[in-house]
Amino acid sequence: MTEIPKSHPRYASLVARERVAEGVKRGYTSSQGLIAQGRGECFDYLIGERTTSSAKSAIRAAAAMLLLARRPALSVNGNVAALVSREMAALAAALKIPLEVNLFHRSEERVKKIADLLREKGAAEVLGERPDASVPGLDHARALATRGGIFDADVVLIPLEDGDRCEALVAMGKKVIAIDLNPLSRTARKATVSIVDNIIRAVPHLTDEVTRLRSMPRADLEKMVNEYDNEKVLRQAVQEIQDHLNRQSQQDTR
Ligand code: PTJ
Repeated sequence: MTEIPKSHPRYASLVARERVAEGVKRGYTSSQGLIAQGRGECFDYLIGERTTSSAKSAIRAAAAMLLLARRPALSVNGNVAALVSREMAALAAALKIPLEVNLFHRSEERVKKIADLLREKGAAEVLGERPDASVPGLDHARALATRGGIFDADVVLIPLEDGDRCEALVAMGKKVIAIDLNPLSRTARKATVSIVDNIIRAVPHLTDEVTRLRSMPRADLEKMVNEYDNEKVLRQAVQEIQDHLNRQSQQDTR
């Protein structure tokens, strides 16, 4: 990987870019993943590269939803593996559930590489190498899922997902938690809870919330989930971008 000086003002963003490029070189991230990362970088710049207050409320609701779930599932694709494989393994450990590799541009070789990487980073159980079911309404290999994992889950976390799959999972009656920096994406609009934040910041934060809320009474968690309003949170996310841009342009004209 290219050596990036810690003093560089865009250090975190450049390191993330290097990790995705490394994922492509090692064959676990798709080349399309580079484009997805570029799109994400752009939105991260617009929100000010910080976890906004709307994202914090979405993360809290997501943690409560995962803790209340009968059978939660966590999906991992090539970009997620490149950026947060260790952190996803930690989230799975906190919830005592497996991770599941689920790819848009599926190849068996890439699934295996990602599963191996996740195991190397501490994941106790990884599903997805032997899918035995299909998500209705999706064509080709991207529909593949595992019974006992995403296929039977009542709550699914889908970071950096495409809108079709999000919609198809919602149509199966699942509650879907998205992590997507674009508050206008179809995924963010269709999900039950949309975390508009960089996955690098969002996943450790989500694990902390799961740990913090774990001892809370079920009724309190249910209240948290029932009071959560995703449309309102997405409107707030767009407003936070506007406010950030206004502050930036005022600084520029000073
Ligand atoms: O590994 P595969 O084959 O499953 O493919 C994965 C990608 C991400 C290439 C595939 O799912 C894809 O093409 O995704 P999209 O449709 O480009 O959507 C990715 C979304 O994630 C976009 O809305 C981006 O803004 C957002 N995004 C990109 N990087 C990040 C992000 N959101 C949070 N954190 C990021 N680091």
